[in-house]
Amino acid sequence: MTVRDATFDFLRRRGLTDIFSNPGSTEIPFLTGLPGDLNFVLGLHEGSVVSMASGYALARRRPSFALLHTTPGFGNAVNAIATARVNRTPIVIAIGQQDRRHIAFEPFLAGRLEGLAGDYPVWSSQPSRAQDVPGALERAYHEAETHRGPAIVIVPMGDWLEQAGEPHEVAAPQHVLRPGAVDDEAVAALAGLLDRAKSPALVAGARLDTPERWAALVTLAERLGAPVYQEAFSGQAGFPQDHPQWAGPLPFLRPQLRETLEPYDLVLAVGGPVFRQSAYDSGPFAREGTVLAVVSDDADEVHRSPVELALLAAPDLVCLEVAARVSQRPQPAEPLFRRPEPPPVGAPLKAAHVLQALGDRLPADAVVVEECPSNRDELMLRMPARQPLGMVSPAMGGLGWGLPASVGLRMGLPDRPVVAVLGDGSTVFGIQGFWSAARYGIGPLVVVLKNGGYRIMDQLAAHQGGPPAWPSFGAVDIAAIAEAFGCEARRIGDGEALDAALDEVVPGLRDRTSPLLLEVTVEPD
Ligand SMILES: Cc1ncc(C[n+]2csc(CCOP(=O)(O)OP(=O)(O)O)c2C)c(N)n1
Ligand SMILES: [Mg+2]
Repeated sequence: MTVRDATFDFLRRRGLTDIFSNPGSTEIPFLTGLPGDLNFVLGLHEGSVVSMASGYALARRRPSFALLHTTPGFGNAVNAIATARVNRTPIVIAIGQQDRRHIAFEPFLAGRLEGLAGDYPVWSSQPSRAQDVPGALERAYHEAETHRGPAIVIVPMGDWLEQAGEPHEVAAPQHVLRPGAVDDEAVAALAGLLDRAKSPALVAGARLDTPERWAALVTLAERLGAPVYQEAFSGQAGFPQDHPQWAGPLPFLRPQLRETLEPYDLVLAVGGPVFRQSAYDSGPFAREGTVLAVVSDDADEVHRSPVELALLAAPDLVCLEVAARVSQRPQPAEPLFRRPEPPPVGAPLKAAHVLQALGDRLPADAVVVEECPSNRDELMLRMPARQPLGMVSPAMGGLGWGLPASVGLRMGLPDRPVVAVLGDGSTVFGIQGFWSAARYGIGPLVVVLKNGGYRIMDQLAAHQGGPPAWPSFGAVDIAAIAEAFGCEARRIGDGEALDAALDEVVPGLRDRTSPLLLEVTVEPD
């Protein structure tokens, strides 16, 4: 048995038989004559490869597998790797390297790979011997799961055909159980804090985006009768946004944040940090006298939160235990969040029309991938997430993730409609995603808000008090590019055509086996 054979066994055992990749010569020994039960998925750029793998991991809630080509492939993937880290997406990434037998001579394609992605990977390793490669991959699987992020193994190309080691040489456990016990003292401390508060509020973080965690926060929220906000710039939703206690997303600037939190004497963030903001503003997150607390199983989030009490524990268990211990309070008399009124009918078509039209029509289990910077806030208000994975977005802000991630999400969730809502600029960063979707018969609906440029950047420049240095690019014909990659595309320029297209397409989203682009020309906001 070779190292390659042992790796195939590892991939099968861990359910990693879909290999997201863009290959180079350092991957040839591994990939040539790939067994038929392993499914190779080609992305035409490594940003797309890792973003597809991210979507697939999020969809299946377990690690996915990507294979990248030494420095060129790894380098191209760094943005997507960083995004996977910030979105806490588990991916095992194998990276090809030149053959160790002559690497001292720095041959063609020898990569200076260590550190190329900084400390974004949650773990990385270059095994000391070829025989340690399968064990390193197995460990990377556990590291990716435990630390929720990309774990990297560098594999010199000659290693694949070496003889494998004995099973007892694999330095990784067969099973890792992660029991989530919460102790009584911790629960009592938090329950006491909540019971003493006159007007508590909850903040749902992205780490809550699983069915169990949504349900646990609902239980606690209903016990407390408290409003639930979503953390600002959240990559995923942590609470049903059609629940009567849903209070809306938190502002991403401190003055507005302080204003929003003004009525509360205790704010408990669950499954997210205190607090995620955008541009810097001075002053504290909340007014004097408001106690801040956090519960998360993400140590980084917990350790940087300026709170009175932090619980580093499984947030769903904490919520359930605390809910059982605090006093029942009355529910709010009416829903706390009012969806904005539909925008006025008629020309010109604006992004708000498109988001409202989508929000009105999409079924509750739709997976919405957001990557439309100047319309992100509007999307959150008009397209509420009603089920886990109802909203996903690149939490670090790195563009080019949305289109390929929607392909991976739809691959992993063949029963749920997947809709990517993308800015025109964002689409171009990951444009090759159209090819993979078409080639592999994956059917996300991709709605591009074509406002002709980097609108958010234009707005920021205007706020700074000057003209932008960059041009607009309204002439870029994204529909034509998508068609050239084999994806069906339609151009839409008015509200009637938009409604007609959505009425036709939305009911069939669940069964789509090919991607569809709707390129909607909108007036810039
Ligand atoms: C890979 C990458 N490069 C550059 C940026 C900086 N950036 C942030 S928003 C933006 C423009 C986005 O344009 P578009 O997708 O058309 O959205 P709009 O602002 O028009 O809504 C850019 C270039 C980024 N976030 N990611
Ligand atoms: Mg734009």
